[in-house]
Amino acid sequence: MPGKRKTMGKIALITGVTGQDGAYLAEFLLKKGYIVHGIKRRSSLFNTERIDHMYQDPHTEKRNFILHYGDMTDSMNLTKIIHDVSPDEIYNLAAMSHVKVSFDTPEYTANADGLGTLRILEAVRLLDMIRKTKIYQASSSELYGLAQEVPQTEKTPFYPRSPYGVAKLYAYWITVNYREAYGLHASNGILFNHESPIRGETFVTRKITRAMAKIALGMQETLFIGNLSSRRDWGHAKDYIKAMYLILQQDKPDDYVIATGITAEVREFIRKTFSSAGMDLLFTGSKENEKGSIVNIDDSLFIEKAGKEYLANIKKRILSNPVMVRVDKGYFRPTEVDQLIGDATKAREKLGWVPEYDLDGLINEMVSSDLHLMKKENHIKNGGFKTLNYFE
Ligand code: NDP
Ligand code: GDR
Repeated sequence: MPGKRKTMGKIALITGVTGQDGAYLAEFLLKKGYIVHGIKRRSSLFNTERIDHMYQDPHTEKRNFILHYGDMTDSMNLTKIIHDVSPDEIYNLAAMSHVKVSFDTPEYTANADGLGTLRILEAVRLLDMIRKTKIYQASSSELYGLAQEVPQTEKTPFYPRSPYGVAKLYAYWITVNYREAYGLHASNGILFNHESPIRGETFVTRKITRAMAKIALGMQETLFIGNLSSRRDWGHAKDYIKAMYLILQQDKPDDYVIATGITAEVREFIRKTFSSAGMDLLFTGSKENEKGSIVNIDDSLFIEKAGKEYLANIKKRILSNPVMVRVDKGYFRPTEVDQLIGDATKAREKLGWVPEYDLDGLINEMVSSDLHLMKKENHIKNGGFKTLNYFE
């Protein structure tokens, strides 16, 4: 891995810098001595919570973290930013990234996720920056969809199952085409699901860890969930952004699967989340009548994780109603991706990439973080102040 001296002063442009991966990647590249430019969308409320700790006032001299307003649907805006910034590396992470929502907004998803990638590639070509600028494209395991092979490798045929997956399929191939047609250093990272304490609240893992924290503290009754049987290969975003960086440090552009090689059911993720705070869940029933009930509490683990003051309340709650998890068909998808598991042998051999987190480590970190967050919310509410309510 190149040291700080080699990367000092390099310029990176990150689209989607306000997202989960963008925030971790910006922090990582700043530590390596990069000057990091990020594109953020205009919104009617602040949308920079994940990167606020890195913010530098525009009046500061010699900034190394600079934000630009932009949008993946606006070619002229993207071209101007790329022209002005003249980046050595572009990490194209911006996307409408929610698979279920892509069924509601298919055209917008195609525009932002599919054509958005073309806009970046074409800007680099038209600006005559092909020899200067390397491009990372955030491709996804959703390309495999109805998986044609287990586990999935760089050679597994694609079969996307959502407007999101289909838009990302275009983005994947247009990246390959610009590499082959114009010699652009453009690479795809085919990343499997990766999560963290700053994962968007409506993705299944964060929805689960937040709900468990609220249930433990008596702030929520039930976790309503969709398909419990789908399986995902979940890793930690902090490990995955390192792979993005490594991909762009290679002499030759190429495409890589980034995954842990271990798959688990949504049901298992829920069970592990509750048990990491001392609550044992048992699932009974089937399909939309399946339920998860607490059958045992490990008092000392619960006290260690949630706090002594919450134990009596959760015990009382279990006596009256132990069911904490119920299925809501509204979260089912018109076409589902049932099972994903990646084989990252190529990344391990060529990039030297190995993940540091396993599933238990990931869940523990997310659980601790969400319990901390919800306790803070509770204290603010108990102090008589209003907190923001976020609903899906
Ligand atoms: P997030 O949803 O957390 O972040 C997406 C980012 O894109 C946000 O900064 C968002 O801005 C921005 N964005 C959305 N639409 C536009 C637009 N039209 N113009 C400009 N910016 C836009 O995603 P992740 O960080 O989890 O993922 C990063 C990328 O990797 C995405 O492309 C995703 O599809 C892909 N991916 C993610 C995986 C994962 O498991 N996390 C796995 C494989 C691929 P705002 O904050 O304003 O919403
Ligand atoms: P995914 O992530 O679709 O894999 O896309 P998500 O966490 O949304 O779903 C994973 C699986 O869980 C099932 N599920 C639910 N999902 C959500 N969101 N909410 C629920 O209540 C629920 N109940 C069950 C889903 O049906 C699915 O099978 C993520 C995104 O980050 C993409 O941008 C990225 O490309 C892929 O991962 C790899």
